[in-house]
Amino acid sequence: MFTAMLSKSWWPDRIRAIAPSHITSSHRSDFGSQKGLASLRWRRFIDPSHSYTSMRTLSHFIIAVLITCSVANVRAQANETETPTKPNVLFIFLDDFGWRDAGFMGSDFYQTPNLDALAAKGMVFNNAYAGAANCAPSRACLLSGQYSPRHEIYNVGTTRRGKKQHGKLMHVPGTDTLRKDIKTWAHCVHEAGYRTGTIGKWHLSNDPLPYGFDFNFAGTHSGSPPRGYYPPHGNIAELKDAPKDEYLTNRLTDEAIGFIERNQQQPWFLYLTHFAVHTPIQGEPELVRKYQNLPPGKLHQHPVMAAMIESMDRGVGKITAALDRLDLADNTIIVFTSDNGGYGPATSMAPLKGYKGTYYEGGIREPMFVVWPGVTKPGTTCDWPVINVDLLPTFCSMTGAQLPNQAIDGVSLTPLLTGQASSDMQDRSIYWHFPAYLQSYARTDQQRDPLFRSRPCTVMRSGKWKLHEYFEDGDLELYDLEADAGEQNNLVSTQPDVAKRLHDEMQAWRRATNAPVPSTPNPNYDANSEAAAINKLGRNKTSKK
Ligand SMILES: [Ca+2]
Repeated sequence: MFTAMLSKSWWPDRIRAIAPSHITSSHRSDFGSQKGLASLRWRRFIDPSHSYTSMRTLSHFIIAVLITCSVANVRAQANETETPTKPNVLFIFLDDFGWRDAGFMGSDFYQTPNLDALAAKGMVFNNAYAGAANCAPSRACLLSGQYSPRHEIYNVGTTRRGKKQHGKLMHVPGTDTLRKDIKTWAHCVHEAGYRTGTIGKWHLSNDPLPYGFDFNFAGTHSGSPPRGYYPPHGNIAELKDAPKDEYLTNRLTDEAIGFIERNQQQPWFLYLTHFAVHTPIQGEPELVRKYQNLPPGKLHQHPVMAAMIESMDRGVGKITAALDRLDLADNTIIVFTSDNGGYGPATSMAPLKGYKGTYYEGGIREPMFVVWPGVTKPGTTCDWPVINVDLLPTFCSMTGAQLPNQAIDGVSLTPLLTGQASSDMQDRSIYWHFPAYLQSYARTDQQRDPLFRSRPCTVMRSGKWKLHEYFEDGDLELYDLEADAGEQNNLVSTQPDVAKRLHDEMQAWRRATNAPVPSTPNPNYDANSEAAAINKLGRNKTSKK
């Protein structure tokens, strides 16, 4: 896997020129073993004979890596006489917020001045990914630091999605509850002395408290506000007495400020996991009216989605104002991202193809930034592919917490954020495994076939390459994301060597993670019914557009 990345053209010229030339295939035997991988990474840095021809080459490499990611370490050498203060962490996590859905990501209609101002204070990741294309599996990856075959949450719910006559295979149901033997970053951070809180959507069990949180507000197994963004809020105990005109996003903002105020004298970690901007698409009336009276953008036009986003963004502004008022801003790390791509009928990720539920880029690539005062240089960007399983080791690193004694698929982003080079992120491939079905939301031009957003598949990204494998027919799709971010030109037939190399890697990864590949025929499958349904939608499912 290392040679795969190191010799290829996506490397900027300056890096490619000095990239290690003799990483041997023997290193591949380390693949699949976390201990082996960690050991290999360490050897490559401390022992030039292993990976680099000289220390001079190593230092050039590090310099080039620094330039690539526009990173600079602005923190002076730590003053050893200073009492170290644990930084607070505010993790703002949105639901179904798409890759272009903020001003700093190029929206031409949604207004997010507070997010934009924060993004400018930190590092924006241009190739950040969710762990899955829909809610529960992505969140399970996020909390556990593990890919889906390890926690076995593959979909929202465990029942078949879409018409049972329209899929060739039995899906792998997996589970809908995060196993309690899996440690989350909340466990780790809590053990490191932090007060931990979750406010908003949880979705991984009935109660988040056994998963490392001291405080829960409104987190249940439900994946959306049961009756919408205004009361009544079903069985959410904390919201039983919500005033009838209280907009849920605003209430979660106020609860977040309350948590910060109550815990300001100790280190805290707040997981602010908004229901916004998940369906139902429902905004505050005066904000909806505002956007109805504005000219629509070319990319985005939906006034209610715009209103939902503005409510969230105003909340971000209130929280950052509270951090300033409490004199906590300089000691609070802010991490922002979302769980999967935007809801196709209401927003667009263009030029990316796909939306929530598809494994094209629009379904999994996310806006993401990190503000780490005094550590991460403001106004920086990083193009390296990162994925939400990286946040468990990152949060442990930020807070001084111990890593849990379990398989960890992510790597810490702290070296990128502090400006200390690490080649981990280029060297590795990242993966998604979805052995299930997701029915269409009727954006047939944005998905592989008209009936499903996704059929059973594994997908990987390695440098500039992205490989999809769909299990019903064994179809492969290979894209060069550097030249074709919209995944329009399948290169399987013109780049067979690349496709084979990546497919070999993908199979090795599935073996290493015990990923189940569906193979049992679906006894309810009816090819005629499927063809008729596709015909009715006027498209051919084999179209690879
Ligand atoms: Ca979601």
